[in-house]
Amino acid sequence: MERILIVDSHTGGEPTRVVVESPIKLHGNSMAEKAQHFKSHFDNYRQAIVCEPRGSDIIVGALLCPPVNPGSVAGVIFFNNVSTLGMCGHGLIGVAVVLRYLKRVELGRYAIDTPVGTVHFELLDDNQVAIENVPSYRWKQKQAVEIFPGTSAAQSIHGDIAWGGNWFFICDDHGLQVNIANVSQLNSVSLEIRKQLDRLEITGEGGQLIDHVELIGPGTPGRAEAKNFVLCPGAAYDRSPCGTGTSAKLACLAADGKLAPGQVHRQESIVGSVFTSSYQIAIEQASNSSGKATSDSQRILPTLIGSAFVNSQAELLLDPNDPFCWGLVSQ
Ligand code: PYC
Repeated sequence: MERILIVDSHTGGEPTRVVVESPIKLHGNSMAEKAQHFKSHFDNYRQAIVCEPRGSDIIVGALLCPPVNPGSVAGVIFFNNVSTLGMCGHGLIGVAVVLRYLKRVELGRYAIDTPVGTVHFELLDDNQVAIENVPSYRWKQKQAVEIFPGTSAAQSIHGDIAWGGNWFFICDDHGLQVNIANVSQLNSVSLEIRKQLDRLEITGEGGQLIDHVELIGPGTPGRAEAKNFVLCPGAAYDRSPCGTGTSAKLACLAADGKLAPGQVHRQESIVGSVFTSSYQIAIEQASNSSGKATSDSQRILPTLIGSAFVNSQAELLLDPNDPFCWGLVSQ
């Protein structure tokens, strides 16, 4: 029987399952190559780790790897019930707190390698972490999309297409109240937006798939400036304010001149958890995940502060006689 050592945590309600020891051994000189190897040779392990019956659609996995850059504390590949993720903000906060729990890091600032670039985290105490995400930018402004076309529910909405370590369609004219009581409607509208983006072949830069939809509403007064609902790849929504989604939103606020460098923006999640965020202007035009720089989109360097709590440590057992050993795949 194979064994996988995991430590679970949640960041603002969104779970992260850190894979600490496993039979997964990846080839590649960069984290992007290692992520590709993981996708092509270990997809059954991805399913076994995060899908039912051991996991659920909302768990994000974080495979710890040796670093590829000298000076980085580790490498990490994030994944969920559908595939791998470029980066994951709530997940990185979870990884930092788990590394602390395992006594692999002290309080302080560390670099960690991801498939979309090296990022940094600063462990402020046992639970609170500041992450410095990849350079983020808005690719397109106010992209119009008709949802539910040809039905009585047909509606034209608009969204900004932005990169924050994953691709986002960020919409605030959806007409829905962004609150937990409304979650099934928010989910179905977000799924419909993603379906229409696919049908209309609306993508991120270089034809990259927009796999996250972010619906924005007002934050709870005194608590946050904005609240979001984020549909993740698959059909699950983020319980946290979504680190990469908040980074993409910061890039849009910066591009619109609505948020100055260093100014604080508190992003609330659909369950009421909050990331405190700000940004600096990126000095150099950095590369995005396709390796291509753009001159028309100003890149920002987002910082997000959130807290994670370790809530389980376990050994997953992979019994070859179990008919659902490799997961029950819902998608
Ligand atoms: O926090 O970046 C994030 C994230 C992506 C998907 C789920 N959470």
